[in-house]
Amino acid sequence: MPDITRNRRLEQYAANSGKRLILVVNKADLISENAIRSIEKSYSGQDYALVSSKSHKGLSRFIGMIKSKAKKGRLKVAFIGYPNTGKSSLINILSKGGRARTSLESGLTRGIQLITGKGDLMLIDTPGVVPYEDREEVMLGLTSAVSPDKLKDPESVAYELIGIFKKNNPAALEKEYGIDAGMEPEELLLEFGKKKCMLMKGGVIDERRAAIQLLTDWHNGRIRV
Ligand SMILES: Nc1nc2c(ncn2[C@@H]2O[C@H](COP(=O)(O)OP(=O)(O)O)[C@@H](O)[C@H]2O)c(=O)[nH]1
Ligand SMILES: [Mg+2]
Repeated sequence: MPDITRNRRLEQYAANSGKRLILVVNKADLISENAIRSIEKSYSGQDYALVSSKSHKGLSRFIGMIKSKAKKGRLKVAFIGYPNTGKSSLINILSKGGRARTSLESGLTRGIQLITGKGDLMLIDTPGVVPYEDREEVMLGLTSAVSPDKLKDPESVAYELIGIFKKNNPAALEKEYGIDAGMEPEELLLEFGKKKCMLMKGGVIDERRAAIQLLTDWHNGRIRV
């Protein structure tokens, strides 16, 4: 979801301050070949790198881009973006000893951290930032900027996710969970909870737990659009 996790205001601010920008789209390992092609198409002609800190896809090209943007001497590179997009993970790959702490939970990196990178790199890790006007729980939950268990209303985010799957790839839900994607999102989430045996006292399906699990599967790439 590169478009909805871009902080355009910050990009503008950096550009106005004379910083050179590279748009990094991480977690390429989580998306289908089709989605990769569509990102390549929509970003072609821009300074962007499609990478994965997990599979190391695109990393040497990315490092080449950083170097080509440099003037002389020591290069300071700040990683800025939404929480949980993999800023610290990328820094660890580019750093000498893997010093940036990473976490499955959003909001681990607190202050700004300076890390010595390989070669002439100086890396700056930052806490994730979301523009104030984008603080909308559904979007933050879908993009993993907020961990599923920290959402106020994970069910609503799960319904939205189910809607996305129904529209783009219903077969993924059928294949992964054996659930008929023709159902309404509310029904489908209940069915998911039932299949996962997420029951509360009295045999009532624990919808909150079901929603959190479904969102976690999505963030981990277990189901893909
Ligand atoms: N599948 C996948 N997961 C990643 C990738 N990069 C980071 N992650 C995971 O995403 C979560 C957040 O990573 P982190 O580096 O702490 O993100 P930050 O909040 O932007 O610093 C962690 O669970 C990482 O293991 C990637 O390229 N692919
Ligand atoms: Mg971090």
